[in-house]
Amino acid sequence: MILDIGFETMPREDLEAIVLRRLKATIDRVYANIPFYRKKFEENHITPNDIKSLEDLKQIPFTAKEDLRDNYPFGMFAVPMDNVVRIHASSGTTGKPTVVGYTARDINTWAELMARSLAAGGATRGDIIHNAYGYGLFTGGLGIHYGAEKLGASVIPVSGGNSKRQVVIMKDFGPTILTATPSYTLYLAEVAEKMGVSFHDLKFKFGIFGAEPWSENMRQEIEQKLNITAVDIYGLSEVMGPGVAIECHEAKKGLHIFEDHFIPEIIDPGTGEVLPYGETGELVFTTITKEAFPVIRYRTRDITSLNPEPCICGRTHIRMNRVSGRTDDMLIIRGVNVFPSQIESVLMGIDEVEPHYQLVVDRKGKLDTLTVLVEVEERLFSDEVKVLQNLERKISKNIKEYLGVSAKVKLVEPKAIARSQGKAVRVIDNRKI
Ligand code: DLL
Repeated sequence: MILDIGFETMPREDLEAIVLRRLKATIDRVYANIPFYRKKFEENHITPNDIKSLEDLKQIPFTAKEDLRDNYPFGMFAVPMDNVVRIHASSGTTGKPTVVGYTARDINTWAELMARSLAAGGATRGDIIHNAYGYGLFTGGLGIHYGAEKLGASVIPVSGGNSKRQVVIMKDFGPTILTATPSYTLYLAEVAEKMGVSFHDLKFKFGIFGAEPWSENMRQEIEQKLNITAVDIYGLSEVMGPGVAIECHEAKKGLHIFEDHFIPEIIDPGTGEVLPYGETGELVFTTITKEAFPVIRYRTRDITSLNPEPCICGRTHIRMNRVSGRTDDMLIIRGVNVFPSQIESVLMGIDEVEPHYQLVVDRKGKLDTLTVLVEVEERLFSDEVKVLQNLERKISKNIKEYLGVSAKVKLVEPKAIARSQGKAVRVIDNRKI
């Protein structure tokens, strides 16, 4: 269902006129209220009046995660704290977290975009949403929650963890939509199975999964296991939280970016050059309606491409393809660039393999080694050792063929790899220690 027909199906020309107007207002606001941006503009001899067209945005330098850290915690807020009603933070793996703020209007905008997102993913007012994204500083739980209420659906704020209780709630309350990270979803499926509960007997119709990279093969695995339609939702706290972009359940082919609020660009992460539609690079966002925490040309480090082709759902907003990884997730193993999602694609193409894996990178002398730990069906462990060895060899060969990198594959029993209640830990890089 398209919740906001006016904006979501607006002819591109009309949309662009609104975007330009909103961009100019945002530029004026950041220049007047955030010393970091004023300084950047002055250093580059730009004034807000120089931004006359959408093309002119390219004159403005990028904003990086380090810039947010340098201004920790509230230095990038464009409004006095009196007007900030909510604070979230993303933990990050290194250094200080990035802190973001919202005015009452920002919270309302976010709820509207999340309501649009849930509707695009198949939800209606009549649905019960089992929201297993974590509640707290992470934007997942509360972001989905306010959107669900705005849509008029019933939301179960179950958060992450206490998985057995989650399964009981699923059985007793009959939720029809599941929202969670894909990895936690698979863990919930395991817990349910152990408790003798089949997802095929539950009432779920749609699942809205994101917050971490996942492959097309993983989608199929989840859809089959849970007997649902699964869509991909994307967002990041620096830009808003979940609901920056979402797939429509009609096409399930790329995520519509809510362009009446965010301007996307794809750049070459090395040179910063803006790339044409279809080319893969780093995603950059400019927010055009946020009050408390606007960002201009923010480098997400997420790798994807943009697809301007019309969609069967009728939305005119551009689509981004599935995020294949992050510039800082990319492993360089003996000179070969490897993304965890590429390995995931190879693994999920093999029948005996379970959707739980971890990559371990070590350095032996000067040589980097990659070990792929992957769970396989329990029954294989009762077969002859040769069966396991042959499977390890087959996976290793497929990885080599597909990615050009040699990896040692180690098959492990179900549940051997630690489960996460939020974002999965896919890589252990012992080289950094
Ligand atoms: O993960 C917001 C979110 C919550 C999105 C719930 C979707 C659902 P952060 O914690 O700030 O915000 O992490 C943002 O997570 O830059 C991506 O690297 C990654 N990410 C988010 N969604 C996807 C996705 C939330 N669908 C970072 N596919 C982003 C791949 C994703 N990666």
